[in-house]
Amino acid sequence: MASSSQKMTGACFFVLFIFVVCAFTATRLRNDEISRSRKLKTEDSQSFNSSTMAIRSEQNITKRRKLGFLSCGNGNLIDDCWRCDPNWHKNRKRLAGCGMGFGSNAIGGRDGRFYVVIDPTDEDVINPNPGTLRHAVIQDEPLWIIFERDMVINLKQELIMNSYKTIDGRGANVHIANGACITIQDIKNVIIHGLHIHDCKKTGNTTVRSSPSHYGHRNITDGDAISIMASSHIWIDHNSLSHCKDGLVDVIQGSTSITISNNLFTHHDEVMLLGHSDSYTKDKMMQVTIAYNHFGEGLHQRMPRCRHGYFHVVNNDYTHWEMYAIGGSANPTINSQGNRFAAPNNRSAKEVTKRVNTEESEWKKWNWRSEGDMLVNGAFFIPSGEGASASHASASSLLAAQPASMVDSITSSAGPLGCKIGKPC
Ligand SMILES: *[C@@H]1O[C@H](CO)[C@@H](O)[C@H](O)[C@H]1NC(C)=O
Ligand SMILES: *[C@@H]1O[C@H](CO)[C@@H](O)[C@H](O)[C@H]1NC(C)=O
Ligand SMILES: *[C@@H]1O[C@H](CO)[C@@H](O)[C@H](O)[C@H]1NC(C)=O
Ligand SMILES: *[C@@H]1O[C@H](CO)[C@@H](O)[C@H](O)[C@H]1NC(C)=O
Ligand SMILES: CC(=O)N[C@H]1CO[C@H](CO)[C@@H](O)[C@@H]1O
Repeated sequence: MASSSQKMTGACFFVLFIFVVCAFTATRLRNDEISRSRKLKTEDSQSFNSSTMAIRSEQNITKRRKLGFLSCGNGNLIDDCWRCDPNWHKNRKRLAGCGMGFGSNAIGGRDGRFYVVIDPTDEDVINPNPGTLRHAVIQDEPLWIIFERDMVINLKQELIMNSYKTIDGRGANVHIANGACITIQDIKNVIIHGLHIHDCKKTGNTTVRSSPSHYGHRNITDGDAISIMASSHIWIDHNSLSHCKDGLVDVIQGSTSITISNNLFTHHDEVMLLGHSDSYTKDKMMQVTIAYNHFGEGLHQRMPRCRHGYFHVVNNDYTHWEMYAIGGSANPTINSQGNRFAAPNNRSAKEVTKRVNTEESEWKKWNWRSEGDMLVNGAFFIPSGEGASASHASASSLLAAQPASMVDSITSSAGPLGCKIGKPC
């Protein structure tokens, strides 16, 4: 007959045994999970080309969603390239390899040193003080420009940039506001990331420096947030743009190889002009990718308004327009893929597209295509130019459209990101 103390010892051993088995199983399970996640990482880092990209990344997302602890990819192929890195602030220049679309070769200041902006003032536009944004952007050497702290920069005159510059607002809350804004003219290789640009005004009719060796007279500006003229390899990513005197982004005078991605556009009438004028035929070579942007509250028209060139409009979220979303004149080629277009309630403004001042007999020949777009609240896209596939090839940048059902998650962090040091952005 077993004593009660022997029974208790037996029970204790039994409990201990169960505990050990549980702990062992738990460790095995965790190791399984880790090796699964390693495998996933290896698969993710395999190089993939544009034709397989969309399918692959969709598969990856499904997997990532299941492995909750790994999830930071949301189907945004540009962000997925760098945003999961908690050490983004030590690897800032990695961003330069993450561009996609026609502007994917914009390296900005990748090959230069860092320049830290410490002074938000703009006292002297001919001899700018070292430590100011103006002093940084006019230099001849490549520079990766970052900000010491949060700041509001009220520019007295347009900020005339020089080639090979990145303006990287990550880690600070940087506003360029209530004054002049950004001019990209006759240069190449610029990346602008993570700025709030708003309430831009007309300035000018004065002398402004554009490089260490040159300053000259500048006429009255239009009051655009970002004005791109005769420039190439430009990438505008994750900015918020609103409420300016003229356009939010204008691309004119033979500019090309441009990507405008992940931006948040709000409160503005004429949002984006791509192409100088109907008679400016140098814009026939223009290629612009408009991807992953959120066209939000308070917008009226021109998202974008195109002329002559080739425009790839991919996976954008259009939640507000008063008049129309995509328009143009002078035979532009428009390739609209995987966007979500939500029409306003106004019954006369349901059409996504607008051909400006052109007879139907003429615009019937223009190549405007909608593929996989999601049309909400009665929105409709009028395509034209069926069958002219050669021109569509020129309007297909290497950014494979994802299903429009993913636009919500892809654009959920459009605009500047709240990046904190030591954490993924
Ligand atoms: C992309 O990859 C697929 C599958 O690996 C291959 O069949 C195809 O030829 C590749 N396309 C290009 C343009 O490299
Ligand atoms: C430019 O400034 C000059 C003098 O500073 C003035 O006479 C001229 O009217 C101005 N031009 C415009 C277009 O405002
Ligand atoms: C300067 O701007 C004014 C006002 O926008 C315009 O009337 C004038 O033609 C411009 N001058 C030059 C030289 O471009
Ligand atoms: C509806 O849209 C049409 C066409 O853009 C415009 O003329 C009209 O003013 C709009 N109506 C309202 C109530 O906004
Ligand atoms: C390449 C790859 O990893 N494919 C997988 C992605 O996830 C889906 C859904 O779980 C699988 O069906 C694929 O085989």
